[in-house]
Amino acid sequence: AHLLSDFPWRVRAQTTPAAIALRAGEEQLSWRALTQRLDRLCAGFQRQGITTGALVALRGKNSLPLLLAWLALLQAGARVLPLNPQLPPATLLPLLSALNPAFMLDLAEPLPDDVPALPRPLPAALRIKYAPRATASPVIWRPEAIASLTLTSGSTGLPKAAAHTFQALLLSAAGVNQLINFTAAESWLLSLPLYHVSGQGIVWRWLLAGACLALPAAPLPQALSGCSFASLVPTQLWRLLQQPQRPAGLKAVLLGGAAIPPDLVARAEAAGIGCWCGYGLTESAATVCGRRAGNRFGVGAALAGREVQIVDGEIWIRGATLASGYWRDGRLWPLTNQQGWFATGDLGRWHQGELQVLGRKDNLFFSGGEAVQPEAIESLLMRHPAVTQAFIIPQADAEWGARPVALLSLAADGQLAIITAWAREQLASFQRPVRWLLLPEGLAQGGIKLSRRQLAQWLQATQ
Ligand code: 4YB
Repeated sequence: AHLLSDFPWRVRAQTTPAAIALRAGEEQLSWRALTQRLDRLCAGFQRQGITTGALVALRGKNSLPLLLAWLALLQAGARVLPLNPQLPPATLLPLLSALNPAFMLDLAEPLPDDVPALPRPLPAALRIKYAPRATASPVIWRPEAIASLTLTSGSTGLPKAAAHTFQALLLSAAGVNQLINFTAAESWLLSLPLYHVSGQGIVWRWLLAGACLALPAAPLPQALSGCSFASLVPTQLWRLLQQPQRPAGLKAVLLGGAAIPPDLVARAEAAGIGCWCGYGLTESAATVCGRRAGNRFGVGAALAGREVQIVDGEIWIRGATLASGYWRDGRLWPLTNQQGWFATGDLGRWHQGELQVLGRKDNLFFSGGEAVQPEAIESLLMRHPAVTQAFIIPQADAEWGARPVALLSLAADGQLAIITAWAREQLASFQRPVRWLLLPEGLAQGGIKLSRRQLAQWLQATQ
């Protein structure tokens, strides 16, 4: 059974035409107005040659034009490949060669033009052009079609492009909406980038519920006011809690993307912000497990439509929200193993009916023969009230093979010496960091997730 019989905005333009669909600063769009805009924009894309199945790269930061272009491209039958505008040419160019989009709509700063080895053939440049009125080209809703290709944040090699159907994206949204009771009466802040599953998850939940989507017109703390829901990575919540004021109207935040420290949740709850914990990945179209946060370390059980099992300590998932495959060289490549499951690369265990995520398999390293799981040390460090971010990075060592180094972000009153003394007592000798460093500002702020590879490179450069 399909969740919808047409593109979600077209359904809403019929059922609740006057309800507010979107808010972006001063601008508000009803479902009727949104649908009219999308019809004209879709026609504009069709005139530029977009047909069913066309692969279109969409490069830019979150904005109203980017969101409208995305939806209109879907309506025109295109498959959308959103690109982080910060991807360096050394990653972007081989990606474009492997994925070979026919078109590119670039809403970001242009790439430097001295970049060598541009892919051939270049994707044709697409532009935002509204046709005077919707054309007669029929719009066909095909829930089994691939809607988007989303890049994974793989730790090695080129990112992979997970291909999701409309149906998978909507089923993913349905499980979350059911969990947190997200309905047409609510609004969700687009608080994470659309080139990441966490941002896309917001869009599909909004569309499925027929709720209101708010595009931030101000820094996060102000933007949250007047929204009832938001998705945040833990560092965003830390920053929010450092503000003197609580956002008015905010009912709940969905947390995810990294280990969620129970102390962070407790502080947010004490400040009146309801917290939900989620665990998910690009391949699963965001949230797989979730629960109302409590004072414990766990991400709940599988949501409707997902299954989770643990095999040799690794989290395996399956279900209708999984990507149909990875897109590369003009075809889909399977992402499931011979047993039909997707092996996530995350280590986990069950505890009282809840999944606990213990870290990534490939982050494990050995120090003097002892296995060191960086995330285990990090979650201990995060228990100190002054620590707002913690990373354990292996540093090559002639005698031990590798030894842990700690990179921390601290609250304003945090003192490194106090924290190191506190932590030493609680860690086994092989877990004790041999160096303690503050995360440089430039790195600490970047993107939604810090790359361990980048941190390791920075660390090496500081030796
Ligand atoms: C975790 C983790 C956890 C992911 N504990 N490690 O809508 C949402 O679900 C959402 C809400 C707020 C913020 C983020 C999200 C996401 O979608 C996150 C999805 C994501 O991060 N995808 S990813 O492909 O970029 O990374 C996946 C990896 O992130 C996982 O394989 C885990 O290693 C890690 N992760 N949630 C511990 N609760």
